[in-house]
Amino acid sequence: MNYPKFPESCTSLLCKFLSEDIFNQLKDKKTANNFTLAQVIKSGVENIDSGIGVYAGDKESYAVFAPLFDQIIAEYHSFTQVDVHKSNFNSAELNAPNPDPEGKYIISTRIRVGRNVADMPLGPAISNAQRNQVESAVVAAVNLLEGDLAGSYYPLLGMSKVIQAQLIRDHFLFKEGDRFLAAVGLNADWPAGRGIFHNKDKTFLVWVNEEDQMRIISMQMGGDIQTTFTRLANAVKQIEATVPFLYSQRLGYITSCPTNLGTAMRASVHIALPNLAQDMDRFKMITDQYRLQIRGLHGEHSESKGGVYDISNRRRLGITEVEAVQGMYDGVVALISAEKASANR
Ligand code: ADP
Ligand code: DAR
Repeated sequence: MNYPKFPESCTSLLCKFLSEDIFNQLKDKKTANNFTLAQVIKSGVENIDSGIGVYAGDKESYAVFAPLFDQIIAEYHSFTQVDVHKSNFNSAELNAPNPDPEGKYIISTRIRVGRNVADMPLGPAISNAQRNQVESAVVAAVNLLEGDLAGSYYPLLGMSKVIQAQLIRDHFLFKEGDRFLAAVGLNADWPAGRGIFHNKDKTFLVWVNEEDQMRIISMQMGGDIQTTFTRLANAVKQIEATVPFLYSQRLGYITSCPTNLGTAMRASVHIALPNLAQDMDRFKMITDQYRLQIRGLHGEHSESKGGVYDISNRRRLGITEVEAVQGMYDGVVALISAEKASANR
């Protein structure tokens, strides 16, 4: 493999940090799962419009290719090589009374974590047989859930296209054919081993074998962030009692994309900010101040519509689960205040 020639237009963290020296230092290395530098960078080489551009094939990737990953992790999470991740999923420590009890702004709340199974490769390096083992292990765990978490598992294999499309349209199911994931093999053998578990009300869901082996999701209409977080905390604790999660003392929960390391948590609201949206400089000043990410109505790589945005925490590593949700909450309170002020101008 030769050193990739990135165009001037490339703004990914891969382009920024893969120097020729680091390339030559890492190009012949591989992990115990035979995951190579070529695989780590493949998505970003093939998708020049990537934001990040790299994926790990296993926990060991973060050590073997540390000269590249550590720079990307430091830039994205403000997390240095001497920092150590700490977890705190105690929802009682969250201070988040509903910031929009009249439902004028917040349409819905969703908090998700990514998780992968201990002692398994990550999605980019997993075999079809191992992926099916993961599916079986996760389904066995979620089938033990009781009360408001109890539900059913729906494999993608054999799912009607009409039902699949409706679940995606309604924000419950992952999309298909993501080119960034496809480039690194995360869509291999699709749809085998993939599926979704959800309870009757679709307020608790688990994606199986998409970008990570689990995306454990709590979501509901409105702005009751506290209830959404508490439901997720309870569910994660119960699932982890059956399926051990891939974890690192330094990097927290291990995920295929370095942006999801640590808590692997994205806490988001769909929120209507039509007036503030007329002043995007002010909008982005607030999201930058609270380290929030703006996504579109159908999540990553989608557009907002009608002044409605997906607002979530950007950092996931080097902060606890409580801090991630509190940070999102505090930012949403500031955005609602700015929306009210914009409406009165
Ligand atoms: P992830 O959040 O798992 O990283 P995406 O950004 O692609 O992945 O979002 C996945 C799905 O979740 C999308 O359909 C998106 O619209 C939906 N979603 C995200 N946040 C919310 C929310 N607060 N309310 C309703 N749906 C949401
Ligand atoms: N699309 C890839 C990954 C960015 C972070 N989002 C994840 N992991 N879903 C990119 O490099 O833009």
